[in-house]
Amino acid sequence: MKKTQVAIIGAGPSGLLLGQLLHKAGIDNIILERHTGEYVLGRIRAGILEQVCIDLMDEAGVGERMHREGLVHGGIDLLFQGERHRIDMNGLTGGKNVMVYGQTELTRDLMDARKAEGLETVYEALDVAVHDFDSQRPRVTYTHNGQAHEIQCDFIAGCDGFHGVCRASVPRSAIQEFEKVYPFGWLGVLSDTPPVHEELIYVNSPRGFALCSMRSHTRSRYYLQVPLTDKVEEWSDQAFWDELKLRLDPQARKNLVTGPSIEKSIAPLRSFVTEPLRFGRLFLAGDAGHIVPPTGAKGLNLAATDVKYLSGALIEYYREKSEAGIDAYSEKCLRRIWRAERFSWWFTSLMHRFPEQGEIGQKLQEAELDYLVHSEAGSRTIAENYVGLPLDFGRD
Ligand code: FAS
Ligand code: PHB
Repeated sequence: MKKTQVAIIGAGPSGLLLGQLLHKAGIDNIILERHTGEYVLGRIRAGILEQVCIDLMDEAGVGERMHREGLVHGGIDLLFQGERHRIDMNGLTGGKNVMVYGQTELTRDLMDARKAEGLETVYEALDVAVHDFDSQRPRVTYTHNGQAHEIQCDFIAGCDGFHGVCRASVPRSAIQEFEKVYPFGWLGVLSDTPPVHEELIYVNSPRGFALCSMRSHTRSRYYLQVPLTDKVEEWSDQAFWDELKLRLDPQARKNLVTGPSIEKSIAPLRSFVTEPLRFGRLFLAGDAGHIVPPTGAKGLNLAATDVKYLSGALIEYYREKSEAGIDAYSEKCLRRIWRAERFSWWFTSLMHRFPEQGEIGQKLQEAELDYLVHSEAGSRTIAENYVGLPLDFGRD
């Protein structure tokens, strides 16, 4: 029987960041991950970090490569009716920016730091199950290399993503789930080609949404809205580039450098929130508790805020024997989660083509975009939500 203070389920960004912050505070933790580290790194996900996430990486002592290689962006372009309009986020938010730094790299930095400090992460941990989290002595069981194991702990952190075991282990009577599934997906391509523009371009086109993003000056990330019925194997690289060009403005179409895809996948889009996020001594953090459509680049950043609040609460518990932080965890996270859910839903509704919207739907979206880009107040609402609302926003 192993013992630890905090058992963390999941070695994605949430679990790894939590593990690092708890370790720095002298709190013992073990991470259980069902896949291999290579598999986790192979999933191409988020690309934009808010300041909260950047600060947390620094606090965890793993921000050096992020600052060296990350790209600081002060604006985004909105493209509609064949014209691009820049949203000056830096100017509209009193100097705030976002950073382009792939989730894969952030995860790699956290994995390397955990390994260098000799902290325990059990990869390929199978049949993970959480027990007695409504008692003072929760337990976690799992199998590894065919051997059964049990961990006795004080707390369990469910950082195991949307399809994880932790949320699924909570009695249905104790949990409320809110969900909206969107009638389309994002076909994403990663390519070792220079980005089409120095900042991101979000496209509202009658043919559907597109996004031109990047990972570095030599690696680009592009997305196309596609029907949910599409299969990734139906999309050749050539078909992808041809369709992307049809959704771009003439300048971007001319500048676009195409090349072989090094990753290509289709992700579904949903809005999803679990209430509450705490069940006795089990806490949900990150995608285990909520999902946003990636339009607002909020998924990874919301996970970071959950981890900031959870690590703070657990440190307070062990240092000051106070339960105030863990009692307030769920409500504190949900206030920020719902604000990010709203922005992500609103921006997704504005930029994508919905089956039932008809021609007038496209015209109304273009009229709203025209207003937003020509109104300082309108542009500021995009800017302040995209860079991330202040943590104390709306605190009466
Ligand atoms: P994760 O899902 O990243 O990690 C959970 C971990 O738990 C995984 O490694 C999983 O293997 C493990 N796990 C699950 N069940 C387990 C079990 N029973 N036992 C042990 N381990 C278990 N966000 C953006 O901001 N921009 C994007 O473009 C974007 N694109 C995305 C594309 C896809 C396909 C997906 C699924 C998400 C995307 N996201 C995006 C959101 C994404 O970045 C998440 O917000 C981020 O991965 C959240 O990190 P975690 O909470 O750690 O969850
Ligand atoms: C990405 O680069 O993967 C990315 C950027 C912005 C988004 C979504 C994804 O809104």
